[in-house]
Amino acid sequence: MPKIALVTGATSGFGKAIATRLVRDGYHVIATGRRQERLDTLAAQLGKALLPFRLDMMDKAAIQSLPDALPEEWRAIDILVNNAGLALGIAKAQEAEISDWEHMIATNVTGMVELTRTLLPGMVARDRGHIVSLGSTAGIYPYTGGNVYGATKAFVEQFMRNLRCDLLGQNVRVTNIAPGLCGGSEFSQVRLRDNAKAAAVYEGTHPLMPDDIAETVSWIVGLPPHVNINQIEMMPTCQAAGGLAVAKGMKD
Ligand code: NDP
Ligand code: 8X3
Repeated sequence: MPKIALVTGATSGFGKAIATRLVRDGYHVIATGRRQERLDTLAAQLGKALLPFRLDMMDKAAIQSLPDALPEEWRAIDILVNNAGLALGIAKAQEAEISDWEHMIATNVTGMVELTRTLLPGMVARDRGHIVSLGSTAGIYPYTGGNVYGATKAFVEQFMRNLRCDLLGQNVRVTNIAPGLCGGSEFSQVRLRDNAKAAAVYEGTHPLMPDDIAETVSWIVGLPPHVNINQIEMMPTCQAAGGLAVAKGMKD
């Protein structure tokens, strides 16, 4: 029987590439997101190995009822890819919109936690499973305007590390992937709400691309079952962490 993977945020960017790659690797994939027409297009491209399933990560009731809402033969999920997420805004904390912060926390933290909690008991009962989450270098290295987005990704990293402790002795694996600059997705358009500014983020760079993330996921989940990759931090060669900053000439 092919293994079953559920990929959140499969309508765009990383999630679409991961869902596509896992189908090509021989998995059966439940592809979720809010934009139903994109899920349907993906299903038309990939055939019966992909099940499109509309799921809003801010809808707690829909997340909790997901296992019962799936067709019977799709319920024993082996791999959960917690990919759906977003950054909203790049303003300094003292100027940022609180509604943007609430939206990021609701999606990147609360929705991710609730879906993980919903699917984890089945994995534990079957003594088989893998949770792969998309953190970010923003959860490791601070930068101006990263404030709550980076904090949500630090949450993802620590939640994955803590899950490893709770799952010690079980054949349920847990991995955090923390990518840096990555193009080919809608991330910056969503964050900056301006297509020209979003394009400028990648000008003159050779960023990671969604297929690089999909390749990484494919490798992580395809390793022998006793091998757990705890964390992967990945950046393009055009990027490095910036180091500490000093403000000179400040008033006492
Ligand atoms: P995209 O904007 O291209 O994709 C985001 C996906 O998340 C979409 O499929 C979107 O689907 C889904 N999503 C957002 N909100 C919700 C919601 N409320 N319910 C369900 N689905 C939702 O971005 P990326 O592919 O670049 O990002 C994927 C993940 O990787 C995110 O968690 C992001 O934080 C992380 N990441 C991105 C990096 C980058 O530089 N691009 C680097 C490091 C991490 P829909 O709108 O249809 O619901
Ligand atoms: C996305 C990477 O540096 O834009 O998580 O925050 S960054």
